Amino acid sequence: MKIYFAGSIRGEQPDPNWFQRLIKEIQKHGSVLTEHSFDYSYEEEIKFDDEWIYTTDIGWLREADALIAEVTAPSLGVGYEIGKAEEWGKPILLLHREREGRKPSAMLNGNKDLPMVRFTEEEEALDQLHRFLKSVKA
Ligand code: 6IA
Repeated sequence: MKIYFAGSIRGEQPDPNWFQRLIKEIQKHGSVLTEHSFDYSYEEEIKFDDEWIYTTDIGWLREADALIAEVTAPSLGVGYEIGKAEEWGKPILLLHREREGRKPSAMLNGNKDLPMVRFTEEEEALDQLHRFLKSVKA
């Protein structure tokens, strides 16, 4: 199974440790097409052209069996990827960490076709993530 993991890069400050943990958990079910997009050790050495990033990512999203998007940190790129994946009928799971005084976008939270896990404990999110991936595989 091929899974597209999406999370903020140039959007609001991402949570690298959490993203790495999520990628490791998702890999128990298949390959994470975007694994290297979140390999922060690259950033200094390799400068990818934006056109290359867009074309490659859209291709990966097209071939993905599912999209898992971490939407705690708002990101235009992640929002765009969610919209495309929905248009293409991909199974989607959104993960949102509850934060004092912050709400997820109504354009995601208000769409009942987009299941969103709103978690406080990472274990809750991981439990839902494994359930989701098992259901996609079934
Ligand atoms: O607007 P944002 O930059 O926050 O959008 C983040 C989303 O766009 C992610 O879910 C990625 O799928 C995609 N994306 C944005 N920038 C990159 C990128 N830059 N590489 C791959 N996908 C990207 C180079 C990163 C570097 C560490 C190798």
